[in-house]
Amino acid sequence: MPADYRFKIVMLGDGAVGKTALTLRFTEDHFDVDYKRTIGSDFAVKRVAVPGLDANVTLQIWDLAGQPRFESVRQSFYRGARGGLLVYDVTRRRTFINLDRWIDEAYQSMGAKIPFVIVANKVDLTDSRIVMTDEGREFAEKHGYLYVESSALTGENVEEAYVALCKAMIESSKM
Ligand code: G3D
Ligand code: MG
Repeated sequence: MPADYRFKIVMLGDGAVGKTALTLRFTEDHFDVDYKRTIGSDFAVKRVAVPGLDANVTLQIWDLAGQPRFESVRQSFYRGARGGLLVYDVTRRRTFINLDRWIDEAYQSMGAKIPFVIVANKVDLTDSRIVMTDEGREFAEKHGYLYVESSALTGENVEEAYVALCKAMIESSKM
């Protein structure tokens, strides 16, 4: 019998990097369908079979519409989170530089380290890409996180990003 897990995860990263688009692509397999209204600051739920680990994971994916304005919102957003996707936009360097802030904020809010997957999103925009693979991968390795390059537009590596996080969370729950 496969093991059953239930994890809350958080989508982190600057505005417009694609957090909501990735979540929608993963949970409903489409892009750009009134998603700002449908997801907003709520959470989405998705069941995932994790290949190789004989496990089923129910993911509760929390996504915020922009920066939480109030401390109480921020606290409930992070409370109980077991992992996160840390997303940047490969066409905007600032969103890559700000990853450190998101890591700090998550740590401040939770007082503990949780697994993250670094997600370099919008790789379909090859002509306007500024942050290249080596830099992203080096950053992830420095922090001990996994690294995935994705496009919510084409669907490339979107499921892989969430599944990689599931594996990391299962591993860390066994320690
Ligand atoms: P956020 O939730 O992180 O704030 P969104 O970001 O998911 O709202 O995405 C911000 C904008 O980037 C949206 O465009 C969205 O369509 C676009 N986007 C998200 N992911 C990708 C991707 O992988 N490739 C490309 N080309 N665009 C992407 P709009 O025009 O609605 O602002
Ligand atoms: Mg959003």
